[in-house]
Amino acid sequence: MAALERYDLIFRNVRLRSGETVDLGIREGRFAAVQAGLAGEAGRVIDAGGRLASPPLIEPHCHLDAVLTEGQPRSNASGTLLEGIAIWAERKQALTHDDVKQRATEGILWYASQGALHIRTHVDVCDPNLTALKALLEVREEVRDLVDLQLVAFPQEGILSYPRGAELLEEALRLGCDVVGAIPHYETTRDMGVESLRIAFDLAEKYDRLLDAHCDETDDDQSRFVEVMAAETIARGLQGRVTASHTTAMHSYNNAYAFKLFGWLKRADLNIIANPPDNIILQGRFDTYPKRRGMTRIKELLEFGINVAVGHDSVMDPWYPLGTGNMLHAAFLALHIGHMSGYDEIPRVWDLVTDNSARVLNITDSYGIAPGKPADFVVFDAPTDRDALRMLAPALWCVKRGRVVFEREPSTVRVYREGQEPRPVVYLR
Ligand code: 17E
Ligand code: FE2
Repeated sequence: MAALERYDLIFRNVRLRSGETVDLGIREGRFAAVQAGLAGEAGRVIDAGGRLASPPLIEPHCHLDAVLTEGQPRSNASGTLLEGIAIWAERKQALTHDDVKQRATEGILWYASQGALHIRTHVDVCDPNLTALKALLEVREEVRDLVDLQLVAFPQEGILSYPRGAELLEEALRLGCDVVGAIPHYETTRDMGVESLRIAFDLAEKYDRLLDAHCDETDDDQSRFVEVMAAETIARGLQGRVTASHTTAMHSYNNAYAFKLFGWLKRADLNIIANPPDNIILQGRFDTYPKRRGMTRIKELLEFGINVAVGHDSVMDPWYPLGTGNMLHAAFLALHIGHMSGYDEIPRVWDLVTDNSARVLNITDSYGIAPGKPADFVVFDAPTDRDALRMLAPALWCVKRGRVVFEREPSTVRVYREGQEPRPVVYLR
């Protein structure tokens, strides 16, 4: 009889998103076999019991320099974006290298332990010392065993409205940021907003980087910078490499304009990132009743064929006081706020925190459960993506490049009924 094929690690009985139940054979950090009834042996064999194995969750938009600073030096009383920026500007004065490294690393552990093994973080570069950036450049290397981290050079207080903003942005790229950021709606004037985008696009071309701008994060229906991003993307042939984050003003655009805009977003192959946790709290703050949700048009953009992803944005910072870095929370909110509760829409919500984000991060070649790809995946305590979203199911095993990096004991609730044997309560039908 032929010797059994040897693997480093085997996961048996995982259910893929397609519904197929298979075994995963992993060797040298990659999927070597993805098939039912795999004949093989390994140093460690884990039986997943028919649970969902998904490509890792992705956090495509967060702010790890500000993570875990809620209440420092004070909480956000108005709940607005602008008060958040003002509080952060104060907290920024007190940043130290170790402070940023410690909080960012803790935040990454929170995200990764709940299944997010790829993270894109914005880093505020409106700081003459670039303290946060220098810290996060080190963190990016130190956490490589757990997550792939992308850094966006993010000019929180403006490229043109902050002293030497453009120079600091360029210096951040020279130091090794992966992505160019911008914040046109925060610049002093409309013209400065347009010009700031041109500067960001010039830098993206000069340094051959992706671009991801905070764009139109306001309830002002006159904030129309995403059309400028589409035009610049097309003019420079950067289709697929550019992302507009937040775009909450799109919620308030009239439908005639929104429809015209969609055509240009599609031609530009622009990615859109919605951030439900922050924006459901930050937006609508100047309304009485009815209050706008201020969420970009996730469902309609998807139906139009535009790539949309979902980010968490903040975990306990001046903009959002809650959160644990669980990307399923963000997806769950997107489902509700975006009216994506239809039977076939729920798996599309899973895409928002997996495949669609992989397109944003430009990592589709190395992302997914298939022979030859890096063995990155997460087994959730649920049989399907639909159930995992419904139950906000915990991640039982997170695997990065073929290594189990987090393992969780599922908790059990027992019910004690009169005259009956105790039994566990299971949230499955
Ligand atoms: N900065 C910003 O401009 N917008 C946000 N939502 C956060 C930081 C969290
Ligand atoms: Fe953001």
